[in-house]
Amino acid sequence: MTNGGGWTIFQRRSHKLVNFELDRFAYQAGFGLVEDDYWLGLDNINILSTKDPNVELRIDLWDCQDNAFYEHYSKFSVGDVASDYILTVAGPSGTAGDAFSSSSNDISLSQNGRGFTTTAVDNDTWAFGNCADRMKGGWWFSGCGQANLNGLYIDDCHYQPLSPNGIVWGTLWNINELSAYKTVMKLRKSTANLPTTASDCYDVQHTFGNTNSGVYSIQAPTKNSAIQVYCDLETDGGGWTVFQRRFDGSLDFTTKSYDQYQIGFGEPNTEYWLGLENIFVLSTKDATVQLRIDLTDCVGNSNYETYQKFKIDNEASNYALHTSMGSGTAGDSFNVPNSNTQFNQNGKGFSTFDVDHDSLPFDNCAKLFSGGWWYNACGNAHLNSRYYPSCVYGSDYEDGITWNSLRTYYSFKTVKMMLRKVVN
Ligand SMILES: [Ca+2]
Ligand SMILES: [Ca+2]
Repeated sequence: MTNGGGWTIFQRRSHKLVNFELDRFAYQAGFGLVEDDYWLGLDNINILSTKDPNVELRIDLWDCQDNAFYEHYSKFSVGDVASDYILTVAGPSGTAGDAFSSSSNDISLSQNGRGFTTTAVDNDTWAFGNCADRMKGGWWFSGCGQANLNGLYIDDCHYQPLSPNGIVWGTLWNINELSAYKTVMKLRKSTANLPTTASDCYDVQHTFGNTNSGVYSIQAPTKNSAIQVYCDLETDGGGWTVFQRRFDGSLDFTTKSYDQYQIGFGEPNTEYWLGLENIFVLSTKDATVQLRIDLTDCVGNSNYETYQKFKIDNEASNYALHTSMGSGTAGDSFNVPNSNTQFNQNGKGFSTFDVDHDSLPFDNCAKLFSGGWWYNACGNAHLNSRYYPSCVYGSDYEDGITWNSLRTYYSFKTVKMMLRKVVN
């Protein structure tokens, strides 16, 4: 089972007995044997790659020394016959490289966005001939590009000094030298919903029209790629980017270092912490960002607190927490009356067991209460502490999921922290 399973294989090459140098009709309808080398057919690939909102592609490649490589695309579709079965891929990652794109700056060589070319049906961009004739197999040729996994099968993977008409993937191997020993192309419904260029879950909902809570891809706040986040698109109008989520204790928050709290840990479809760097960008890229915290107890009561303004500082300022006064049913455990300023966490930097930014002399609140947080000395809230399934502390300290304005000496069963930009 590869990477979670659920894949539908639509192309396989492993020997030369199944001929791939075939016409458009064959490529449309499919050929070969499903348990052997085969091509599923463009009409089937079109349906399978478009019936769900988002489908991913994985290409596995082996060389003649049995070295394995792969490339994964977070988005893949093949259009219908009217579009000439146009190829769309996005979000490449892996060890083989993205050979659908161009190796040079010449965009005309990119195969992404090209129709399918076969012998006698020329949808390529090569003005002087047909790439399917030149490269010996139907494919989404440009002019002609550097990928063709439907080319001639070459037993020893080495070309004679001829044109590149083998099974080529130009980001991995020189297309004039090496042909693949084995290939598999497969697709599946994405475990994330839509890969988007959304900057946050508000955009996932309002720009891209999604209405169901779940895992979505957004533009990573801190780098030029996509990340997956859990979007709550239902609570109080939706649009919430969840940056902390705990509900079964499957993820340990207590042993994570400052570095780990910076970059994040866990998985958005289960328990996770999105990371201080991401939270910093998401909470500061817009003029006004709200925070909402949801808590449930062990008998199923739910409470929440909303902050109309929320942001955290950057690394140089220790990711200090800033909120307005809270409102809701859980009470405001960040902001406390003046008489208890040592408990006030608003304005405090983030501390972990290995980095102490708290106001407690001679000791570290993150050690005492087991988890990274915006401690003062130490305070009424810490939602990243130990998980107690029965909600009862097993320690003299309140080292569980603590929100004292709602209930003291109690570790909450579930907690969710999420933010949302305010759009006027
Ligand atoms: Ca042509
Ligand atoms: Ca301290």
